[in-house]
Amino acid sequence: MVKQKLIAPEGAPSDVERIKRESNYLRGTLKEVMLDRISAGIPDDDNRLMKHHGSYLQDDRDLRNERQKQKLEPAYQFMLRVRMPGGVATPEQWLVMDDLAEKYGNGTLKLTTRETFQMHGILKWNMKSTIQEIHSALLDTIAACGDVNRNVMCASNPYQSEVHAEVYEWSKKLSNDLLPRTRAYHEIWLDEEKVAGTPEVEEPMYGPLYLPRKFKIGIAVPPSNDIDVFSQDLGLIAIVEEGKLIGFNVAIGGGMGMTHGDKETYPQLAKVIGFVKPEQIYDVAEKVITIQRDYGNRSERKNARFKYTVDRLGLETVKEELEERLGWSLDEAKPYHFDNNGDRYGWVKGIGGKWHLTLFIEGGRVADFDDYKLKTGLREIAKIHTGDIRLTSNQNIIIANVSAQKKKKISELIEKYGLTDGEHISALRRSSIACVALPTCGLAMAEAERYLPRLIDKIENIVDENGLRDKEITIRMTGCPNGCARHALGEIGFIGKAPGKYNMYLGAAHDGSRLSKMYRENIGEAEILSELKVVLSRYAKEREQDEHFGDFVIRAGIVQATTDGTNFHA
Ligand code: SRM
Ligand code: SF4
Repeated sequence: MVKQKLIAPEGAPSDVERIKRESNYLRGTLKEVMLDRISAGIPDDDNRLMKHHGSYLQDDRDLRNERQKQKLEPAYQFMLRVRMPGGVATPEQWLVMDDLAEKYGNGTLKLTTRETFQMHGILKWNMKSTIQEIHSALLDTIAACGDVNRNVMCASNPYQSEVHAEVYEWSKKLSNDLLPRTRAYHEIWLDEEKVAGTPEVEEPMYGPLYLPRKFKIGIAVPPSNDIDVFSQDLGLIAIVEEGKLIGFNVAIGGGMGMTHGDKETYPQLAKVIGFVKPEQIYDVAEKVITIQRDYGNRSERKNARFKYTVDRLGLETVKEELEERLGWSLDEAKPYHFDNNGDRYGWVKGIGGKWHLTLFIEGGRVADFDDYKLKTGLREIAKIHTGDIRLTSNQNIIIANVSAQKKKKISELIEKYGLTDGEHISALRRSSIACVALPTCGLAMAEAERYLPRLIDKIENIVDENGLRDKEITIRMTGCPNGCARHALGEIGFIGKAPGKYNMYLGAAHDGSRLSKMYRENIGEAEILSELKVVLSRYAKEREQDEHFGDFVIRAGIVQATTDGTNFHA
């Protein structure tokens, strides 16, 4: 059989391609513009490059109109995202982030859906100090955003300790080895001198244009699919036999983003193409990335993610190309089973006598609220904790590797500050995630993080009326269709359409293996609640034993199953 000739889509390169090309490997004029004191902002071209350094310029949208009226420039501030593979932080690192949020940010930390910290509200003049202090804590923000491989996620809860520890090491290795090689970050933020006369750095894997779009890798350890492995550009499923990690099933071409009203854009699930041994995953990741580098769409950013490259070229063709680049073939995929994509709350005992406690952090926002001193409580825990703190992809945290002696002390602090391991809240709330949205996200069309908790207060009444308080139904809300809270994998999903208005989706699988389907378009709170009243009461009465809500709505004919991203809009 003659191999299909692969070609990248035609069309003039997008403006971001020009910016990268002219940037001298992600430097642009960032060093100079960050020193400029006339504006708190930076030019757009530099802001595009800034993403590759883990940050970008935002403005506080709550203040936009008022400032416009006063003829002031927008309330510019930077968001900063840490690269922290597998979401594992030491207690010392936690304390540094806590302190930086107070000193330079808006006082809060956002735990993201990709297991890391985000800070908001950093002024331009404080950016360098913030990054330097993060660096001193042995963390960085390199490639946390931008057209490169992002923070590599891995299963969070180390209850099967040995395998998790090994998988975590792989996530760290992938994250480190796939970093851009340019010294731009070190020169701009860490004052590394550029040695005169040295040849310009080369990016052996990325090349001078980097990737057409962001690229994401995550590693799941069945039966937990907490990281939503099928939403990744490259998903790896750990295969464990007799307690030992023997390798990974490889899944390619997932992603959540889409644009309202544009059917050429859609969420898609990654598909499993084979099995590789642990020591082969770096090569696989590198070659997959170079395929996307060479054949991804550099003209239309809306269609530039790897999922579209895979769908355009065909899964088999991409697999063949991968095997040709590797010089060897993938083995047949091994059987695996996921049972959910949520977190496992409360204390669990791992091997070696260590304990792990998963705490629920609503919307991933770590702050001190009037009646709930969450940030202080976590700080007090970090001060005495000697294990690690893991950020989960469901925006929660795990106080991990706690000795039997420390467990009592930590439990006392949990009690003192009223921190919750999910026990006294509804299973619906425990299974919720919401993206940042307003006021910081420039792309938000509606609220998410600030609104979902209030909406859940009301849905809980329906849940209680129907005896469903302990039923885990995943619920996810995003302020726009970009899908930062992986809305299309929530059994109940909401995508912001306009202030107070959402598209409502149902029917994703509880284990993250099926996308949802639109149920109602552009509805407000009253309609959301009346629709949920009907479907949840039917679920309470008509469900089969152990049937998940996402499966029920399909069996009951409430929505059709989405069998592939390409029929998400059908
Ligand atoms: Fe995201 C853009 C926040 C996870 C898909 N995302 C953004 C930006 C940077 C807005 C922008 O570009 O102007 C948001 C910053 C808002 C703010 O004020 O902080 C933002 N994304 C987030 C976070 C913080 C949401 C959260 O509440 O946790 C998550 C940070 C993850 C991290 O630590 O790296 C976050 N974003 C995701 C995910 C989930 C995931 O990766 O598992 C997705 C869907 C998966 C995917 O990538 O397909 C996601 N974000 C997007 C997209 C759509 C990309 C696309 O394919 O079309 C955008 C927009 C873009 O890239 O143009 C975006
Ligand atoms: Fe912003 Fe949209 Fe992402 Fe929410 S989903 S953080 S609104 S880009």
